[in-house]
Amino acid sequence: MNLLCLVFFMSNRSPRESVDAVLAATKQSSRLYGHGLGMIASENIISPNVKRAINSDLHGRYAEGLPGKRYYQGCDDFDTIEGIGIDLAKKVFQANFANIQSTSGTVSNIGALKALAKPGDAITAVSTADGGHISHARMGAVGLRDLNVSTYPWDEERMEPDIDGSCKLIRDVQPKITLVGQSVFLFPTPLRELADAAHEVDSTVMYDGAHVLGLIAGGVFQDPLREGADVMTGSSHKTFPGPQGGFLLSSSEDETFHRRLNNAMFPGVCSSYHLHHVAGKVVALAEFEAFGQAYASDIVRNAKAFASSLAAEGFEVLAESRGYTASHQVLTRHGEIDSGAGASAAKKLEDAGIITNMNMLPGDTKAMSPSGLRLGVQELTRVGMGVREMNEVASLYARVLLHDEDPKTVRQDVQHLKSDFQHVHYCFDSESLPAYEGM
Ligand code: DSN
Repeated sequence: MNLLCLVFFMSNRSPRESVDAVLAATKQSSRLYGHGLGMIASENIISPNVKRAINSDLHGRYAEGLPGKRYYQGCDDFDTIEGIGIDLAKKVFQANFANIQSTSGTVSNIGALKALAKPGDAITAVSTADGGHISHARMGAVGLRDLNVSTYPWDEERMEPDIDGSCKLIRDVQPKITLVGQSVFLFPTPLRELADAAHEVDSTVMYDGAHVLGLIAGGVFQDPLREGADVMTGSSHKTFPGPQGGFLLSSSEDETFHRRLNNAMFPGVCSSYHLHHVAGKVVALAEFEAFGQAYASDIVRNAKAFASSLAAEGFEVLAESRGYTASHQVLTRHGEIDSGAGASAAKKLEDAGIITNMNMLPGDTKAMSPSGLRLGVQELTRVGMGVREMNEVASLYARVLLHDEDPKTVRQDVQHLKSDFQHVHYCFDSESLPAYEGM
């Protein structure tokens, strides 16, 4: 459809029709994931009680400031919610400081960069080609804060920053912020070594745990706040299974530093901070306290099983020498570097009802035609799938991508498999709402 047709088509819809179209597309999207396999590593589903909190009157309210110190009246009940949330976040992440206002992982990063550096300062980070997040780059939040970024040398075999080269870089550049963590995150960062180098040159260590926050809180990945990170940021909706939003956490006991971090969130980067999502986040924290350890260890067990099954089917799975993964993610290569094989694999899988994303892998230089896929098992784990289902999913991948079976035929088996996994696990009142339906 060309642009002119698109504009005509769009303007031709009445307001009523637009409402109906949105509601129908919302339902259709729930159906896509309800019948299919959601395997995008940055996504998850929310529990019935998180849904209830999100669907509350709080969605339209304001509460600028902190509990007990507000700019608006009417906040007493929300003060209770945010107060419980701050306490729970400190407990779940074993942090001395927690701010739960951030509306996303990127917003947490913008806030941290604001608190920790001035325009023109230096920062070190993982490059986006090696799996760093866009907010760690000049094109994203780092550029918005006008920081000069130098990227770590990358160890492709171990899929982590090269330790000696990165420590040398930190000592040479003496960055204001030593930023670590990625969006392609298979193994724990060698944090103690990098943090030692950073602290020698008075650099603040910032760990972006967006992808692995649930694994960290569940005690199955690494423990950044005790391995040298001064500040940890992250999303509340990936392996930490809450609503969309973010966290800003710190190991520091310094109250002046806490004030700086709080001020960076408000008035720094948020005015309204989506109170309904904060309420949902607090419910998710409480549920994580009860069920999170089991969830986190089941995710990692499933990711390892899925990776091994894919390799046994004949796929090229990265990081074989390290057991493929220690997180929720698995990386597969589907053709030559920069060939776009990852893009076509993702499309075929979508036709079979398996939702993934193409991803650059070591050697790839083109974000839109990479050779690989990044796969996450956190959502399948959350609906109760285990090792047996991981083997089954790997064989569905093989039918589509290795044996050229018609994706539409495979889709029927995807739907059949998924029909037994329709409720969120690792939460209270699991059966009270189906996972993929509205409220
Ligand atoms: N772009 C997201 C991811 O998929 O990793 C993080 O913001």
